[in-house]
Amino acid sequence: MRKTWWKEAVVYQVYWRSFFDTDGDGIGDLTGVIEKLDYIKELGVDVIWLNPVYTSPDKDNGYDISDYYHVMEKAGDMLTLERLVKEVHNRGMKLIMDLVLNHTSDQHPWFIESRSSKDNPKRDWYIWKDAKDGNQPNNWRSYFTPSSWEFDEKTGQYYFHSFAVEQPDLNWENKEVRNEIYKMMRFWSDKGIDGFRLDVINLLAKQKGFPDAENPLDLSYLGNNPGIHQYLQEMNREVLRHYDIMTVGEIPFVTPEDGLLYVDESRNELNTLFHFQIADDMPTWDMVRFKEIQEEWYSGLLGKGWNSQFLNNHDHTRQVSRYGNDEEHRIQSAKLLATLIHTLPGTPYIYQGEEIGMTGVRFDSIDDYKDIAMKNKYDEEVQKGRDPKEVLKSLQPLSRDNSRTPMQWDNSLNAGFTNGTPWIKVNPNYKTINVKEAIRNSSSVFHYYKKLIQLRKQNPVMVYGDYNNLSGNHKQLYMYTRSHDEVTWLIILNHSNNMLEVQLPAIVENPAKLILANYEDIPDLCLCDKLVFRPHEARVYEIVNKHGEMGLNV
Ligand code: ISL
Repeated sequence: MRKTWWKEAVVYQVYWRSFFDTDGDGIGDLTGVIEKLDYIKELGVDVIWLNPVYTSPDKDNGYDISDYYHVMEKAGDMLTLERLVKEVHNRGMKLIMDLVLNHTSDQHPWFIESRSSKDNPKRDWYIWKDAKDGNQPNNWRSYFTPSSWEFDEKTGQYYFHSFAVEQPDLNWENKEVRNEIYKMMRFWSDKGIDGFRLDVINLLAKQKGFPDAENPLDLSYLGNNPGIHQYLQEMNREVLRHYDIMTVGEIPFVTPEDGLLYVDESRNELNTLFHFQIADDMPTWDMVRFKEIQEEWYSGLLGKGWNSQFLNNHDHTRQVSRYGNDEEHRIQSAKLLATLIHTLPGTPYIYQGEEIGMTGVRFDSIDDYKDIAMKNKYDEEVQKGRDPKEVLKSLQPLSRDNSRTPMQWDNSLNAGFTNGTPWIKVNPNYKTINVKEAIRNSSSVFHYYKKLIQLRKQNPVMVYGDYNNLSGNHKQLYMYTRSHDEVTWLIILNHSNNMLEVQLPAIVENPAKLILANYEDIPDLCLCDKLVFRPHEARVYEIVNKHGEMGLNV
């Protein structure tokens, strides 16, 4: 496979509004990101993914853009953004911007024009339909509301929105829309940014004729529709291929087979993708399913396209709470999950705070939650007559706000995030879980991440190595090898709260050198064929061949 910087990179996601506030308004800002760049650099990452910073009424935390060419006041201004790009580059890192092309805000001038009259030249820039038999045009839901159609009194038609009512979908069939978008993407690329994370990019093309869905609750009708690949190939020709940039598409509802169509290097669309098979199939940890997903994506993309590895982001509950153990074994568990993500094939992503083992949160009142997805769902369920307390309880575990609480810098007021009132409450555990403490303690999750990231830089096997699962369908043990150019690494993970006896595979007939472990007292060489692993124990070995040299072909 072609070697590229974005395959070798580790990406760190900055959800700026919850990162660091420098002006006391309780909301993180771009100056705050600049001030903390040395911290990010210290971790060793290569690329920063910045969540949307464009002008926006902020109904969906910046994913409702009303001006693609300016920076949201809460975040700062264009000069500060330019300074950020420069400071990132000065430190030898790169910056990718989050870009939302499927929809805009209903406050975008394009939409304001579009809704002003049926014969406005921009009418066709969005998707407008007449009522069907006095009802909405079809039975589709949106991600955030019971219907994907909103009736507009003034012109007597419905417009289409895959997300909130305030996020109307653009009509990608319209060539003028596409040209405007490409122009805007060139504007950003010319500024010297290093790539795009493209929000729900597989939703751009809509199903012809908008037929009723058999099961409106399964939103997959929103994505992967005919025409999508023509749009992306056009985008590639018009913009992407002219810059040395990284593109990662957010692509829900795909199996490896259709996922490959977006990232197959011979098709010239995108570099890599976030698929959601793990997030969608696994509300909680399921080792057997996880291995299946890894296997299928590994063999599905092999030699053709590149995967991304992540277990959480700003939409998904923090991984140590959702998939690990955020109580007694929090530290070991956070380290084990990190080992997993950084040693599986694909580019690894770290979501801010993950590197200190930050956890999810439970607020007692719906008023403390800020996320539009959760709040809309809460209202919808309560209106059906369900008990509000129970609805709250059912929504808490996967609420997007679990990962949106402020970054925990130290144990001072508001975790050192702001001098003002934080826009969302700080997780009360900041007194013990915070950056200052993590840096001070050499066995912290933070220092473990540093080691993992450094290892990736020194060992191509972590990036380009072949993958081979050696633990079948075992429910607690995940053991696999990565092999590249005569070097073989063996990764052994006990993802459970119990002790586990591990039978080593036949390939370990020689001593193996310990590369990394999340417990401290592990001998360098392992000559035995059986090991006992403690709860959430993770080890990485390099296998030594018969001649006593490192590396062995499996
Ligand atoms: O559940 C998911 C996938 O099945 C989601 O993560 C999904 O991809 C998501 O809801 C789409 O998210 C993105 O677009 C939204 C925005 O609210 C999210 O924050 C963003 O990540 C609308 O722009």
